[in-house]
Amino acid sequence: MSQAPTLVHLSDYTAPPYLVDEVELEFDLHDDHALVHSRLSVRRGAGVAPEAPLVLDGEELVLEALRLDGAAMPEGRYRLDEAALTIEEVPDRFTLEVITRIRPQDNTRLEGLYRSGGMFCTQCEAEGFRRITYFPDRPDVMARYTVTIAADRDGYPILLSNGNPVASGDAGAGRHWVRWRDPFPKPSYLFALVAGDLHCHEDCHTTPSGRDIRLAIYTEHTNAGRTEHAMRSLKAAMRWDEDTYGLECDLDNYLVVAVDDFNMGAMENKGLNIFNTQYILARPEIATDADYANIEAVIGHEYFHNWTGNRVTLRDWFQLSLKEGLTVFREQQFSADRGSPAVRRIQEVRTLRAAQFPEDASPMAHPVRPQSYAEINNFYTATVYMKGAEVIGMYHTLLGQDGFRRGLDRYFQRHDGQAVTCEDFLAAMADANDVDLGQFARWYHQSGTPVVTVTDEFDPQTGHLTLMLSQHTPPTADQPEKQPLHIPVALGLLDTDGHDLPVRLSGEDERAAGTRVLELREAEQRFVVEGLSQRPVPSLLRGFSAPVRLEYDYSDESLAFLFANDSDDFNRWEAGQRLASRILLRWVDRGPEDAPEYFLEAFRRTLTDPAADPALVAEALTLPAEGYLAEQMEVIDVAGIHHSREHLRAEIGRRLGTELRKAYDDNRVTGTYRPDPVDMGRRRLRNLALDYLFAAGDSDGLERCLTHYREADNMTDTMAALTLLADSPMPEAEAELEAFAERWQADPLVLDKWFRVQALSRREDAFERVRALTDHPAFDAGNPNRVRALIGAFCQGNTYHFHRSDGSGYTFLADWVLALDGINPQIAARLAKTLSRWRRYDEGRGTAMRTALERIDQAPALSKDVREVIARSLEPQGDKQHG
Ligand code: B3K
Ligand code: ZN
Repeated sequence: MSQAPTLVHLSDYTAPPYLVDEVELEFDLHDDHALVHSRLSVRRGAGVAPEAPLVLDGEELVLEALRLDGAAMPEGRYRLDEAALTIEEVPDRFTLEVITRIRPQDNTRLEGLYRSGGMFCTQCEAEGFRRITYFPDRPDVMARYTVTIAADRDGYPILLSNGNPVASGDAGAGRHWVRWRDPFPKPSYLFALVAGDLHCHEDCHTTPSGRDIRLAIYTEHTNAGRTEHAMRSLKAAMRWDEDTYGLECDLDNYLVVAVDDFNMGAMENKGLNIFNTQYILARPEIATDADYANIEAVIGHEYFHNWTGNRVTLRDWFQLSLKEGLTVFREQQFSADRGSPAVRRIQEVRTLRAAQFPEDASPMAHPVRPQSYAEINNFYTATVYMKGAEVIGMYHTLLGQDGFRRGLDRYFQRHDGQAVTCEDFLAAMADANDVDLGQFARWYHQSGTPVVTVTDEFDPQTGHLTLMLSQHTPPTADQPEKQPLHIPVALGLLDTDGHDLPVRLSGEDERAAGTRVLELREAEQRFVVEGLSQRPVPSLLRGFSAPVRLEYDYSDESLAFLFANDSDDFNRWEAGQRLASRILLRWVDRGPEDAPEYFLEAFRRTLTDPAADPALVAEALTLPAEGYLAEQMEVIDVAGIHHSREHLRAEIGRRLGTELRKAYDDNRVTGTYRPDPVDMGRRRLRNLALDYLFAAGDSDGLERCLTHYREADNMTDTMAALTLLADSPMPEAEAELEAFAERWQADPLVLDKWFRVQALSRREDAFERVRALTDHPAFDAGNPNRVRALIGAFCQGNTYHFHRSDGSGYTFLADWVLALDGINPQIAARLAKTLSRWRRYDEGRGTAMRTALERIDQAPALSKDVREVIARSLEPQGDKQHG
């Protein structure tokens, strides 16, 4: 076994002994190296002992010079190891000059300064700055930066950093330089630099206080003309934050650069966001509706970070959700306001269940605020982001939009310009609203998905409905003991006509019909609703008011009733999902049967409801994902789930053919492509109808699919058909796939889609094709998007084929984790997490997965990233110490 990685603990936090007020950086960029000259104004923190050594983080740097207050430091006065530069004795205040030499062209980890295509760019969050120069690389050291960049003028006409350009000039020998000054103190993780030959799309935004902000989106020249949607989204996000939270952009220049090689979606560097091209570039012929929506959301997300993350930043990395959960929540509010709130909510919950619930049930389980980590990059997780956003959403549910706004105002009044903690946020919310959120704080400390169980009793004599709510959080890998949480449970009661009743608790005055929020705080708690003349049907956890599993013994009839009538769109959808899950899980047990009539009838009614919103119909008629079904099983039966779901899909296609064909015809969208909620909803429903018709398995399905493909005039329709063609072994389908690759060979993002549909294919030979595609000339293990499109999509998205019973999927994954670890540890570690769930499968698969983990573990040199994932995955469960 390889050595267990060293952990960093939240409880060990201490304030930084030395602070940096000013940073002057000079970058001398060359094709085969870069020289970084840094000048730091350093002072000892108040109350820190004078003998405290100065420790600067630094990795893979060549130190070329070191001067303290202008004097070169003799060798004996400092120590260098592979992670730090230590100077034992320093004055109270001093200037430290450091020159480091780095090799951006060899940086395949994509952390620090690296090359992507023809440009230089940076990624410093979380700990990338230490790969550029020696520095106290932690978020609670905030400094003002002045950055000078020099490079070849022809190769790199555009030189960018944070803040404002303040000077520029000729550097001789065909080189030039530009100097940038960022007026806002910031942590090193928000530093950014870009150099390249870039196209610039410019615009302007005027804030309510009358300031003009220059907006610019930079891309490679080949992508000119593909940034309109991103720019529109940026302006919409700026307006939204002004209108909703009274927050204005504080910069004169807001710059966005799109790069091909990027580990994540995007990065909120102060005034200079760097984006994965995937979240910038769009034209109807290259981007799908989902791409358009994601671009808007990610542009919004990074922009919103300017306040939640940048102006108020993190004390330490354990607080990551303080900025991420909050910013995801703000992004979700923005997206809901721009489109259909119910559709967005359904999609959020679907993602939460697909990614976060499984994480809680795995050895990687951790609270929204983790207690310890070996590699912080492993904690940019669904829990920190999505569950973190749900926690913020619960403040919002408990306090209302006005109360939430008051709390956020208080947070900014108190903490603008500071590096703070989740407690500070909670305190601002509580104080501004004069409420006690002491118990609510447990959401930050406690991992695991709570189960809320509801039972009820109706007394026709008194007209009282007694609801018994209980909560229980099963133990997780990291925490055996759990305590009751403060859980908002939004509740509605429906009468027999399907109308909402007033939910009036004992001792309360009359109230209007509709949803109300019950606050569950105890392990068991009773609520009595009065004034009912008949037994109502409860609609529980409306809008998914808390990230929990809800258990209530619904009859099939009640679910069908809610599916038809609930005024809460989310819960209508949820009732349909429960119905379908029930049938599918029964089939997994006993083998597929004919689909029950009541179920098909409910589907038929939804499909033919003339008043329904096509987007919501499409959501309602989408079957629960294989992963979601898997989560509901004690031991995951991969094949049983797949076959049952495929069986139901085909049944729907066969039995509802007439209605599906009509929906297909009625929802054709004509005219210019518009990524608005109405057209997107229609395309979604039409493409779903196509999916079912294709699944029916007759020749009409394939014909229709080919016609759809050939007639498509936008990427949404194209991909809907191509996804199905990729499932088909018919020669016509194969020919179209080949032609697609030919046509789009120069467009990396479109080619990613081509890799992805094949990785997700239902074809029996899907795995063999994926293996062959790893040898395709366009496959590039150095490009994270490409790796995710092929290897990630197959191992994480094609559950059925990946979990082949012979275990070859696991061998494939382990091989790739090992290969990628030498290139890009972050990407390798993400992939390795797939194996961490080995205990959830049957013995044969579980053992094969563990063997794959052990093989990775035995590799001679593993990154900290992968080592942590493997160590946690193999750690025995149930007997751990917690700190
Ligand atoms: N803050 C970045 C994530 C950086 C990832 C570092 N491994 C993106 C975001 O959440 O906005
Ligand atoms: Zn973020």
